[in-house]
Amino acid sequence: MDHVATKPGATTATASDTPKTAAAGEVNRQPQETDGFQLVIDALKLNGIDTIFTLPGIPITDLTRRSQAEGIRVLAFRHEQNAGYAASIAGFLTQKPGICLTVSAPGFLNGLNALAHATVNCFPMILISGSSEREIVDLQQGDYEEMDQLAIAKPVAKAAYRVLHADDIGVGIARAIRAAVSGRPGGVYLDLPAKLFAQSIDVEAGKRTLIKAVDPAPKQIPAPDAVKRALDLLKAAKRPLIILGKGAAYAQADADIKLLVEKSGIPYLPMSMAKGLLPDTHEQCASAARSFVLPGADVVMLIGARLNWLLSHGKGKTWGAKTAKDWGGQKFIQVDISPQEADSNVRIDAPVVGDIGSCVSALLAGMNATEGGSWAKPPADWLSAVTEKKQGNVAKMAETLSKNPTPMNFHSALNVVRDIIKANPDAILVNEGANALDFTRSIVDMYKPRKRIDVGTWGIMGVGMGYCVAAAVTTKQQVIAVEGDSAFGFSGMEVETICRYNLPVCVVILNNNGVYKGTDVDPTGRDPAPTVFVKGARYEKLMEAFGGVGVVAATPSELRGAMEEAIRSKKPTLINAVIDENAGTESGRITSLNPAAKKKP
Ligand code: ADP
Ligand code: TPW
Repeated sequence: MDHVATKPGATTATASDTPKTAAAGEVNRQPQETDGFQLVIDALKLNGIDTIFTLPGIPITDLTRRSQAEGIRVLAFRHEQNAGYAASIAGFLTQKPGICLTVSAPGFLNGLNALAHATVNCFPMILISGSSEREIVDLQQGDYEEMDQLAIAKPVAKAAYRVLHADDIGVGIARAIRAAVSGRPGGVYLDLPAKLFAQSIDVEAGKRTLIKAVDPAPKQIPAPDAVKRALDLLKAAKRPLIILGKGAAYAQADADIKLLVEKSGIPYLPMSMAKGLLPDTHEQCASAARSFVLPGADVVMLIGARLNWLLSHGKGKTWGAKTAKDWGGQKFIQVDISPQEADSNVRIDAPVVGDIGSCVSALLAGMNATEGGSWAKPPADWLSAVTEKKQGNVAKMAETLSKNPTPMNFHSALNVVRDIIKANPDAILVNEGANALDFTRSIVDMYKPRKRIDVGTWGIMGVGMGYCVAAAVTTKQQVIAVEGDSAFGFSGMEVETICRYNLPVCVVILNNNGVYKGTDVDPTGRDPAPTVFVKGARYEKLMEAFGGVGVVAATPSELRGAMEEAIRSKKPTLINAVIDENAGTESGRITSLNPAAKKKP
């Protein structure tokens, strides 16, 4: 096929171009042409992509304009990293790949962090970046924003592709979508050189090249013997435990997961982003007895959760072993779509490989077939021990939450957030920081699936405002972000984006004047300590600068009033919740990973 690369200055047909009106009696023989820009838009729309997260510039500015003109929601950010995080979480929330569109080299690199984040967290996302001329890039002749982007993206992407010819755009987009959502989801890079956009081809020929991906995330049915092996292990358990991870939340198999947990009668622990899959107030929820159930359990069923650092690699003292290297003796069942995940850290006795929806329904069917459907609940002594531990810890927490210290601290502020989420269970909670993260996770109960989105597998700072935009746009729900003051700074400029699109986002900054806390000093007396910020910073003014509502809240009642008003008005709101600068610990709950802090008494 002929590829007509447009020469500088040559005009290219666009979708809006109509054939020139033929003069009377004259036959219009001019073939209708389409171009690379249009084919990208057509291919995305054909595959149900309705939103693009972007920051325009050469060579993608027209792609953003024309996508918007064609009805795609185009959300433009102030920094590509935030657009990328937005795309990644849109993928998690919708099961469709979130699209982040950037310019070449620097824009691409700004988006790359989010691409890696998507891959690490198993979120489907496609980073589409414009790139410079291949011939010049490959000879390293110094093109505008020259960079071999494909090579750089590969190590952090689940897959990476480049399209050189307009008639391959359909294949390129279909491959990118399949790679992002099939199997274990992840981040995909799609390289679109500038020249591609201007290539023109015949409209009809162009149409024939487009592909609508059929069943891009096919079901993966687990093997019956794997299901039986898992159920046999579970049935014999004396102290079973279920751990739900964000893969379970992603899978949108909510009703069956609830059925499985309830029919089994087994205590369960939700990982951070799996909170709310069943309400955190559920009687089987063992979150408040975490440090009891992990070492105590004899059989653990992981559903969409990896035994990575967040679960202490399935071994060591957390799991009741004598040393950090030792195995606690638990047997593991792991339900996961990735056949390579099992045995990554400790032995998995019963891997169940398949998509969570299919696996959970197969497990349920197996339980129903067992003993005439009367699946025996776990031994009563285990259940009562878990309940006792849990009740003790819940009572202790209630006592702490009932205090009203001056100045406000994490607990008294988060007690308010806890009530607000209880009253607004459909709201999406975005959460980042160290203490701001750990305390929110343990204090604020979630009631519905996929309502809590946070720093994820890397414990990354900077997802906050990008997540807020994506959550508000894709779910149309109220968004509440609980942010450490350091965490907020990574994406703070996107409050302009929140105001520009007038999104119902209420940002609460738990402001303790620094990273972790605001009390460090430079021993030489020269500079502020590296962890310390300007004291008494007025973050709320940033929101006011763009027309949103800014509030300072120094007490729980001020915080409550401001949050209630934000939810009532749906206006972009930033609440600067001033808390004790002594509040918090270094690194929050992961002090053990911090060698310097560990040495401190
Ligand atoms: P958490 O951080 O909540 O513990 P992880 O991100 O470690 O969760 O684990 C998520 C797991 O879920 C990954 O191993 C991934 O392969 C798996 N997963 C994601 N989506 C699905 C799905 N639809 N079906 C089965 N497993 C899935
Ligand atoms: C991209 C390291 C982990 S937590 C944190 C940093 C800088 C900020 C903690 O302070 P904050 O919260 O937000 O004020 P709080 O409640 O404890 O006061 N860069 C990236 N990611 C990470 N995780 C870091 C740095 C870090």
